[in-house]
Amino acid sequence: MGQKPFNDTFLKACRREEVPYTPVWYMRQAGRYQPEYREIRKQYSFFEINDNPEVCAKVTRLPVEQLGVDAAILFADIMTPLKPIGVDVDIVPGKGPMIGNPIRTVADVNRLRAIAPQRDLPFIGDTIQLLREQLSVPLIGFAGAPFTLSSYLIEGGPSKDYHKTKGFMYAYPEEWQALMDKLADVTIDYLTYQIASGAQAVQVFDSWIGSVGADDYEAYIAPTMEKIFTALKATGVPTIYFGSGAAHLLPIWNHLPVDVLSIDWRIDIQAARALGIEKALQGNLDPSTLLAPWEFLEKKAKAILDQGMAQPGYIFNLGHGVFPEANVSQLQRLTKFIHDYTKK
Ligand code: 1CP
Repeated sequence: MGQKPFNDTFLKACRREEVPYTPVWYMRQAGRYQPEYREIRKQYSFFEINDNPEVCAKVTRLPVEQLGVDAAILFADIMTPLKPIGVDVDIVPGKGPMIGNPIRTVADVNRLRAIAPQRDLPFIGDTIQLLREQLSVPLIGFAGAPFTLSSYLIEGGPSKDYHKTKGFMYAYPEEWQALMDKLADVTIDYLTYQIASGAQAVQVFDSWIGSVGADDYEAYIAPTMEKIFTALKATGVPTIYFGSGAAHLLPIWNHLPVDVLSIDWRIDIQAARALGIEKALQGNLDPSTLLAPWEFLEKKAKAILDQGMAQPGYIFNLGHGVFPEANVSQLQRLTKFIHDYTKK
């Protein structure tokens, strides 16, 4: 721990610099597919892990040590900064985040407070500082994007269609903007605090943004994302924007002041580049392939790497998170393959 030379391959790829091999990490690389995580989870609730720097740092390090990935991602949830702003949120096993007091009216929007991260979330800063002493790979901080956060806040929990969320956006555009502004401030303050504490890159998860059409994204979402990434640019650390099913938004994302775009399997790396994307790209293996025989997985990974490696600024990842049924040995083999295949 800590003695190994620092591996900055991931940070170099974010900056589109030459790298000795393609760096890799996996969204949701810490979690229920790991027997060690499930063991720890028997003792603590999700937020008990999150609030305890020693345990949280241990869970964050687990995939780095087990899989050999080139970056760690802070163990937390996109819901973590919502508790202190007045959201009653619980993480329910097998379901996900459930909100006790969903947003229904403008009064509900108005009652959301701002955060003072140092005061409200001191354990996040403590965990990050601890991890920086322990890790020999970069630490990625993260937050949820306002649309994806508001989908939980308005629906009250996970959703498939986001009707209530988009219904609110169309019916109450001013209230929607007020909600976006509040959540943008939370995201900026929270990520700036993570960076000040030692996070070396940050990813903004907009998991459910693919449900919004391009015109509506321009009108209702893009100004908020522009504000967030403009504020983060001042910190100097690389920023990553992830969305699933969001290929139709790439031409708009290309104009945001963000460094890396994280894409899923619905668009090829080379097709994304053909759209004129000059930013670094991250992705885009379909996580379901983790359940396929190794030969199939290898073929898929090779095809992605051949496209990704064609120019600097590429990070291997899944197109969405690792899921509980995935297995550790398949991910270990995949990580080794990515390193071996791309070594120059
Ligand atoms: O290694 C890591 O990536 C772990 C840290 C992490 C991250 C980056 C967790 C822990 N959650 C997240 C982000 C997150 N949380 C996202 C964005 C990424 C994505 O789309 O997968 C989203 C949408 C959530 C919301 C959430 N929290 C869900 C999804 C629910 C849905 O709508 O389908 C779930 C299941 C959670 C709970 C959660 N968060 C993290 C873990 C390990 C878990 C499982 C909880 C448990 O142990 O009971």
